[in-house]
Amino acid sequence: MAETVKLDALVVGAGFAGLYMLHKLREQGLSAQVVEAGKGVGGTWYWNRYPGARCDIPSVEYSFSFSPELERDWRWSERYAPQPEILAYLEHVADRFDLNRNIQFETRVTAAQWDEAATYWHVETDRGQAYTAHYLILATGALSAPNLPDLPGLDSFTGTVLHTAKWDESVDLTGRNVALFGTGSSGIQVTPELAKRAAQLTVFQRTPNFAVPAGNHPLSDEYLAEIAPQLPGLREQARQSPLGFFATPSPGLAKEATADARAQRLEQHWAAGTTGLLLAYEDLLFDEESNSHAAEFARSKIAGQINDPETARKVTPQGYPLGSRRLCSEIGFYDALNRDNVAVVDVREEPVTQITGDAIQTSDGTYPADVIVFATGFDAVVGAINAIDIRGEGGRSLREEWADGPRAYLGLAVAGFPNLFTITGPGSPSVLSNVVLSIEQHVEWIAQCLSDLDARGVTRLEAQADAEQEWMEHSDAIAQQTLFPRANSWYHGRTRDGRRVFLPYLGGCGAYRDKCNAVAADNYAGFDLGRD
Ligand code: FAD
Ligand code: N01
Repeated sequence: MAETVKLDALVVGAGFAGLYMLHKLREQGLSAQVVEAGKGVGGTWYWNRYPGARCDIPSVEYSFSFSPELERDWRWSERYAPQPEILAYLEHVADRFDLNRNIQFETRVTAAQWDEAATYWHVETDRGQAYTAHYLILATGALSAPNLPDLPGLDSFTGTVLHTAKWDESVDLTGRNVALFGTGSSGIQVTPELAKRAAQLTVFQRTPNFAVPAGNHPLSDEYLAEIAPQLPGLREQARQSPLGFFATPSPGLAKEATADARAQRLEQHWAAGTTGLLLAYEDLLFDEESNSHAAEFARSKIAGQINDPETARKVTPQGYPLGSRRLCSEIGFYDALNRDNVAVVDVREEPVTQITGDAIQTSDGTYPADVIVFATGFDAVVGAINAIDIRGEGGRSLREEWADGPRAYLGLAVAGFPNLFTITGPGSPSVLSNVVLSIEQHVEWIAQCLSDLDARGVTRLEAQADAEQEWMEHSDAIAQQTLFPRANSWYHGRTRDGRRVFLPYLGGCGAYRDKCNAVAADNYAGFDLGRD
């Protein structure tokens, strides 16, 4: 058994969040270590290697802002960089800031127990390596615990099973019969690539999503030279904005515009990618009538791209507001559905009854399959945290407590679990923002917090249960003022008694940042601080 390593801070995960957290901790002179399940850095961009994977927030925004030199030296090739380029960027960040020497790869954190007497976390891994750390920081990712559906007979399938978030690049799909499950952002990105390679692609769809044209294009030297001096100002504007984007909502209410003016405005915003259409008016995520105009516009655009009326009917979303489920970004998805080798099966009309050795049987037919691709998403926000057996004060289990509803004060800390931080946890803007911007804000707040505690001789910090509950109620009240609760989506978690809990904070990145800063300035109001 390896000797227990003693640290000031242990960080779990080496994606955007874990890398920057490690850098900040080391800068502050703390002994810190990252533990990462993957063989390399990158997190999302290490695991999601499916063809077609790319970001849908422009890369000049979806990247670190903390180092002007890094920003100056890295050149993004396209408006939305593909996965290999984002992975190369994060590998570059790790090399540039010499981070790899403090990352333990291919190691999964399995358990963590708080030792009240010693004021440290005792952390266990699947490699037998154990750590004690004064602070435990979960940079485990909001979208890193993949969902595999429990389909009847899946165990008897003799072909290859892939998940978009655990992609195996060695599998050759050329000339194979491929069955794809899921038409969220991942399914929509991978479909055209599968269609090009497969003999036959059958897309098993449950809920149709709205997808807008990505509007991707190469970035010219002229554009990059022009935007470089503007970046600090644009980044600051994004920090104070609702969603953390450079673009902000166009003024006006959709329902008050004339039909002609509205059609013209929506047309202009249609091809502007996922950060475009929802910003066409300021009330699209709040007002049902306004939203219905934009949704109808999007439906007609979608149907207009598909030749077969029956396929168009199946993939045209109905019954929930535009944007209340993650708006998807597409490059060739609807075109791919027009190909002769692609078919769509709506599993709500035609459920899967059995998977056999080499086929998918539904209530209406049999579809041969050599490869099943699951683009079935994630146990979002809480899945990777719940996978660790975390025991706080008096042995209380975080997983057990979150089964009654995930909760965290400011999305950053949990009552009963001292000296533990969650980056992009429940109750923070996280997945409903430019996530890199939100990660930077969390990392910088945590780093400042640890420095302040040290300066004040504080060794123990714990969220107060009242403050936490008030925050979650506030977060929920804001969500209820929007159209998000009108849809079933992964933005909602479920309690053990089936109640829905809206997970991200919708009060806006700027307002959220101000609140976190005010808490810190008020001697960490809402936290109990303890000294040895
Ligand atoms: P991750 O990148 O998920 O990293 C977490 C790491 O923790 C993983 O490497 C995982 O292996 C590790 N880990 C987890 N549990 C353990 C454990 N117990 N032990 C050891 N290691 C563990 N967001 C946007 O804002 N814009 C986009 O355009 C965008 N595109 C996306 C595209 C895809 C395909 C996906 C899946 C997500 C996308 N996201 C996007 C969200 C994306 O997850 C975040 O932007 C960001 O990359 C998250 O970084 P992170 O460091 O918080 O988590
Ligand atoms: O996952 P999802 P994702 N049979 O949960 C379906 C980010 N991201 O990986 O909606 C058939 O959205 C499920 O159906 P339903 C982004 O934040 C960004 O695609 O539950 N289908 C749904 O269609 C995104 O939102 C990009 O009815 C089944 C799909 O699987 C988040 O990651 C790219 C099923 C899952 O969709 C997650 O996206 C990729 C079953 N049994 C990801 N079970 C960019 O473009 C589930 N489904 C930047």
